[in-house]
Amino acid sequence: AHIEEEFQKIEHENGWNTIFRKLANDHGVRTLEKKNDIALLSTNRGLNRFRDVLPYDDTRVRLQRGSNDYINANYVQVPWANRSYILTQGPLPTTSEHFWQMVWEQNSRVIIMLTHLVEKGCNKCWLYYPDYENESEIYFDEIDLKVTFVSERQEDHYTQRKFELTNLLTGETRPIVHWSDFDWPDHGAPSSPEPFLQLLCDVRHCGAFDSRFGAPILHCSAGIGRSGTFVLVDSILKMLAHTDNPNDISLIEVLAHIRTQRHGLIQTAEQLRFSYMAIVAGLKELDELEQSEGLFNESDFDGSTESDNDDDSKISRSLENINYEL
Ligand code: PTR
Ligand code: PTR
Repeated sequence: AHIEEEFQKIEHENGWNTIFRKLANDHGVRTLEKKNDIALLSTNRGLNRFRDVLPYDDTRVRLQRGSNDYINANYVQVPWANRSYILTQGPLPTTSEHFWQMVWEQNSRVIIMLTHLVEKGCNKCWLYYPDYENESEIYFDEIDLKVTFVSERQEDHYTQRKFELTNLLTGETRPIVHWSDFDWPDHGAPSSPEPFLQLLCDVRHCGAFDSRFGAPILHCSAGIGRSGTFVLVDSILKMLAHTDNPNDISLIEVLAHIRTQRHGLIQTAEQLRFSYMAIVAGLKELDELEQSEGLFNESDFDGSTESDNDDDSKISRSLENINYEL
């Protein structure tokens, strides 16, 4: 495929830095007119994890309830792949509540966390979910939501947790699937494409892109480098699976397009190189990746779903087990 040839050529010429810089220069033109005034309002400045990573006004996600609609999050859409995502910063202690409010209001069912809480001694993200070690449920009284830990599955390269998100006003409960603990330093790349493709496969399999629900929520620390890489790889692989003219697909064009929706997607030449590598590797298992794509399991989790129990080699636990242990 031409993407593989392109990869080999850039690799051979050692051209990653040049291409990455060119992308920032040439395509930066498209974002010159973009504004992020709302993020800079005095009431909102403190709600940003980084003062240099702000959401564009026109694509920002607005909170619906309460007096301030601001959260550092954008819709990112790739129409050619028929994909929508929500990208956001790793929640802060002061914005965890806004984060869950967004999950509820956007009707999202999956959260993909591509950062650790702490990396090299630095805080990258607040513990905004009940990980069971610390808490089994978290109440957000201001917004009348409760998040409850349901179960956890430890895979080789990541953890998958299930939560229940409850609207305390109506009693309505929604299942939420959450991925975390994937090794990927900020501004860097995963060690190889394979673990990443396993994660992607699992995310697709769980129905992250089921159109009956809101867009999946992706975050890392700033919500641009690692999350942007994920979006590019997923959407290009999706496009490649559905086109008769793969040569017409330009990775750089798609990247330039998504960069008009959230600032700085893909932060380094290394992440751009990794995107190519993951797409080239993903092309070899394109059918598998396509077939893995499933519907979201709507039924409430009871902590003992089949997929959790059918493999004894996986560490799996549920609230029932926990109560039993106590
Ligand atoms: N921890 C963030 C930071 O300092 O980067 C939070 C923050 C961001 C706090 C912006 C205040 C901010 O506003 P100002 O730029 O006015 O200090
Ligand atoms: N000012 C920060 C920096 O450049 O280090 C902002 C930042 C932090 C940007 C992390 C991107 C980061 O990576 P990611 O989006 O993958 O969390």
